[in-house]
Amino acid sequence: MSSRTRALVTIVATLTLIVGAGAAAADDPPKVQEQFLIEVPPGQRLVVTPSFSAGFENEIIVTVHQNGHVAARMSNFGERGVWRSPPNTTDAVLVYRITSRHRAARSSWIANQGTRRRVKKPDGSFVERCAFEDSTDGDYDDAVAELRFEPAVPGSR
Ligand SMILES: [Ca+2]
Repeated sequence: MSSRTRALVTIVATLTLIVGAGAAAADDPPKVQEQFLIEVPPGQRLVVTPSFSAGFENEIIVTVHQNGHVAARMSNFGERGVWRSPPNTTDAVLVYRITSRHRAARSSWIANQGTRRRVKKPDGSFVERCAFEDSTDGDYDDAVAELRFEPAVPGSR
């Protein structure tokens, strides 16, 4: 092998390595889990905007992680309004747990699997979503909790 051929082989091998690494990262499936812990820093509040695209009854449930208190339930069969947490007026991070579940024909509830994603919107801004799947098609739009944080105005609720 000439030195020129050897150099070429090295370049091709390096390029393959780079392309291979990129493809592996892109093909990594999103991490799927049943619950998401959302940290609300002092001076902030959490705003959850639900959306649904489902035939099954779907719920999004927001729980205070520290004590298990259910703070909000949103459903495609019921309450679908935007939920704002109380302002975090403490010095500590408050943690909310977001889960989702579905049921057909008022039978047993089944936990949804979801992913937490950062999504680019048409206006170029980014938004974070907990996106849940109630079946097997993997579109993760059956129940979606869009997350935002707002500065807490002192004394407001
Ligand atoms: Ca689906």
